[in-house]
Amino acid sequence: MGLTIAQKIIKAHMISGSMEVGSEVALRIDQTLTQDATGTMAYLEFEAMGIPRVKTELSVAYIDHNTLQSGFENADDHRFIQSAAKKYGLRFSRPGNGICHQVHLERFGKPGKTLIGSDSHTPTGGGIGMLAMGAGGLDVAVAMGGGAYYINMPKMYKVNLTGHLRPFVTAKDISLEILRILSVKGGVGAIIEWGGPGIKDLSVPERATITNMGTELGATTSIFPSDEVTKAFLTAEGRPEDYTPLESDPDAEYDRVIYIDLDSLSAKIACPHSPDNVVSVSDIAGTKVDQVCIGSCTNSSLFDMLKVAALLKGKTISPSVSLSISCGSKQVMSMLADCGALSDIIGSGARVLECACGPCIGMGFSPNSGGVSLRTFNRNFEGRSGTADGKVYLVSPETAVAAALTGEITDPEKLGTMPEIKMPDKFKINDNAILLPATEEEAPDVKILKGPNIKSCPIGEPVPDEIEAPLILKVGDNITTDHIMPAGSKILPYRSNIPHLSQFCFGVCDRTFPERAKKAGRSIVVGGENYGQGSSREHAALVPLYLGVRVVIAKSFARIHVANLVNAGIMPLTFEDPADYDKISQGDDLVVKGIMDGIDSGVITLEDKTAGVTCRLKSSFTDRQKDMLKAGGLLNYIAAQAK
Ligand code: MIC
Ligand code: SF4
Repeated sequence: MGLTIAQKIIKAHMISGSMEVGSEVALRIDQTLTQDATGTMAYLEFEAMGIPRVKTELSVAYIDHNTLQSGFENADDHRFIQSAAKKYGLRFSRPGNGICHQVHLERFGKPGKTLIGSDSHTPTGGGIGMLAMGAGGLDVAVAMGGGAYYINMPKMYKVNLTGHLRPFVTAKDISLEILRILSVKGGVGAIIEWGGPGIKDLSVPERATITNMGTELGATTSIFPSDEVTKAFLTAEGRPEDYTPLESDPDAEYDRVIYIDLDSLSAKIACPHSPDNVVSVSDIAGTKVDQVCIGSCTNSSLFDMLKVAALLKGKTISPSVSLSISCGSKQVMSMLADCGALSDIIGSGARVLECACGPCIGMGFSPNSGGVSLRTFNRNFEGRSGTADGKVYLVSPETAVAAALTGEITDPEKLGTMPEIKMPDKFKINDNAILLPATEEEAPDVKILKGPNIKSCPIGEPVPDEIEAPLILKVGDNITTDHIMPAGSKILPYRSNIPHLSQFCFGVCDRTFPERAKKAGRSIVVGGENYGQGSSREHAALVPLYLGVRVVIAKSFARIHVANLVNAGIMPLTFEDPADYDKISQGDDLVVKGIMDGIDSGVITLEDKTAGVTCRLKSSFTDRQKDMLKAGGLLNYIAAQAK
């Protein structure tokens, strides 16, 4: 049987395990990336592992999430990461150089390589034919130290594109269409390969828009072939030598094949508060809009920005709309400036922000109360914009411009004729904001600089045979990591200070949670389907650990979050019969019994003393995860192995 693209890369990087779906595979990791919001913790963990220098082919530390420096904490974090990168052998991408995924695509991505990043949108690299996956900070730290990254061998899905996109319909609309078809859970346990004749017209950054948003499907990752389009992009980036062709075998087999006809696709929009709540733009045309934001790692390439500039040229935005533009990288912004397109954007009345995540992670530009915000981003989870009752819609850059000009949701085709965009053959290359590390000889003299806000990370405890604790919080389906550990400008400065961060835990669901959890000492959380979807932030595990959560029971879990829970030493268990979820209530006294045997046999008993109910829970851990839980999390496990 032939192999898919992902199977080929996995085979070439497999250290141990088997390629049978569901079984654990250990992968050699060629490249890693971190960003600042998860990076501080990752470097503290790397430091705790005591390894003097990274062992990957390339590791890059980016600063892009929090660049506001509204107090010393943020600047201290930047300084800490810069010093750690210098000492441990990483490149350091300075604040202002751009969003990790966009910069990585431009300057470092290589077809056929493996990449893990402490950010859930790392699959953006799939646009250039990498096997690129999001992971918790600790998993990235282990990979930096030369350790393997473990995944359960995913199923293979293929999306076949035929036909051609019509003017004003874009790669973003393809992403929204697949979300409409599959939902935010539809990609769980799968790698999505994109192919068919329709991909020939999609440039690498457009492909990257699609693989970026594959994260919202819950997929392990998404990937495109490496072909002439990839070669042209790498050549334009001045690195043709990084090109290798990569395609699936003609007889490769897929668990599911989905067809999308581009000729009949129309502009799409994801309505509040989920990326899969997708309708056609024309269905809700006329809705008044208060704010439009263009940028984020999904839609901030030069191509996107040139289209935006061309559509805004000579026009003025609606007086009722506030428009922000954030370019994905310094390369994009400076090329926009050189060709005059930036001036067209500014001339329209747009507010130009730094090349960073910005509004996407609630770092400023929150909408007005109850405001409608159209964003070219990838997530519209409740409260993420920083305005609790804000209504965020996800759209393409074209649909964003149409709303900015008219003040209401408007089908972009109404803008008339799409101006022709000519992409340059060569991008402008200036890597002066990417700092090189110290040499191996110099490294021992480099000091790691830590400010007073940088606290050590909590360490788990070995799981006992029985845990009796209250059900401290019961939540519903699709609880995101933004619910568990929100971000935003008030909270992000404390990503390296777990005790402080803990006051905001589950704030979106229940403000009393941190106090109650602390008081209980140890506790259990219960969730519905797809618990922990969204971000890779391991803080969504470390903070509950700090607050005493020992077990999370859910109907099902999202991939990165479940790994983060085990890494932290918290036991993720699922209901054998999902109907048992309804039999237990918040506040009940629960006993999780027979854990030691149950970890091995796969069945653990749950007794609800208050309700007088007993039910069965499923534990599905690999041998490595069982040992991790018995040791009290990954750091303890590594320390025990080193003895
Ligand atoms: C996000 O988009 O939610 C983030 C912020 O990039 C996160 C990482 C984080 O929480 O720091 C992600 O997607 O992993
Ligand atoms: Fe940054 Fe938003 Fe992309 Fe996350 S999704 S990496 S916050 S731009």
